[in-house]
Amino acid sequence: MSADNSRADAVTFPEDFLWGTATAAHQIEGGNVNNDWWQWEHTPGSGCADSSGDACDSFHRWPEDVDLVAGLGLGAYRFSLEWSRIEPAEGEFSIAALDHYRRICGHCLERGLIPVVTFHHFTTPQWLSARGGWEAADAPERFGRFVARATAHLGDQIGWACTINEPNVIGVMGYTMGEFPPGVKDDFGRHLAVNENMVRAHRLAVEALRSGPGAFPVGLTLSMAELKAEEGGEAVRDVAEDVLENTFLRGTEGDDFVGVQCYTRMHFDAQGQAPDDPEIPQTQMGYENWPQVVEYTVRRTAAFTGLPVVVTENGIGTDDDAERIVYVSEALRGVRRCLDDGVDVRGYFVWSLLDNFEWAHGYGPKFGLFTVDRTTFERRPKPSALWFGDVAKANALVPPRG
Ligand code: GCO
Repeated sequence: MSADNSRADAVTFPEDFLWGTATAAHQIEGGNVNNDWWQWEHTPGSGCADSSGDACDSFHRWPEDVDLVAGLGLGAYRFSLEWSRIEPAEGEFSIAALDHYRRICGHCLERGLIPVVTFHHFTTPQWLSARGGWEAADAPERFGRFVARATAHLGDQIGWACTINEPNVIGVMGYTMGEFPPGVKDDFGRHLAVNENMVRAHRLAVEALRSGPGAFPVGLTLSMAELKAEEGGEAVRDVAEDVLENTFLRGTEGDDFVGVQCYTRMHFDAQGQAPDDPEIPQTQMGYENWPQVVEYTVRRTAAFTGLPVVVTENGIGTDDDAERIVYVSEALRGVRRCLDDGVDVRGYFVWSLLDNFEWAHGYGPKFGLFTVDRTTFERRPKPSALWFGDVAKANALVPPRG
């Protein structure tokens, strides 16, 4: 299937629509050795395919990364702060690390990019994970204090603030699936307790962000999917939706936006999660190639919360870059249909700027608009990067070049 964006029904977007791309500290910086993921990657039996190692060496090459985003003609760059760099030991804050992220914000602003700053993207400092991580009773307060300290240093440079990236994934992957640290399997009670702490942490972070310098929209970014009930699976699907998503959507009350991060569709029957549809191709992540999820989750989130929505992550793990263009084109057509029906969608961010460390999957899945040579760290644009930049500059779906 090719991306036929030359079709007559020109798909255009609102004047101030935010076009961006996203990354995360641990997935691109390299040398993040003081957090729970570094330990997890080096834990025998964790199932991690790779160590994050040097990642994309973005801790040093971040000016080049920001210039790549600006060079495409995008309007925003979403990146995350590494808590374990900023607070390497409990209560000990690094000015040098805070200055590092302040320089990134400043360079974004110099290049005409809105810095979209995520304060927690899956990784937690070892000093906290050593005493229970997100199960620790004071974890929300510790996170709130970190956010307050970082906001004091960065607030005047922040464009949008995302408190916690996919707080729902921390609980399900770390305490039910066992594929993320701390690797607990099927402990629903601990999973629910972590969910509660994550919601409280988000609320404290919102308070901290609004109490500091700067004035910018604040919200969380939630991993969402189209959860489909097969015959007899309705009740199971409803429970899954409530535990995985609605718990957190309820926690966004009073926020300025909700970041929707979505990739695929999941099926449920009376026994639990059901197999994917064999008719639908799978991506490198082993789930359905389902761009329709964007329209589904944007509509659901807007209706549930009444808040503006930003698609803060969407994309596809594939070596077939033409497929990436098709996927993003279909996703954007869904955003346009939402806008046509008056849904308040403010922007769309491709995950990701760079091929990077895909957590337990390692460096296999390729989500980037740019390839990264794992030895020289050279970045090279894929056709999808040039195309997405053309879409942003035209503020409309345009055909791929060539
Ligand atoms: C997530 C994270 C990203 C992933 C991306 C692709 O949603 O898991 O926000 O870190 O890399 O979603 O899976």
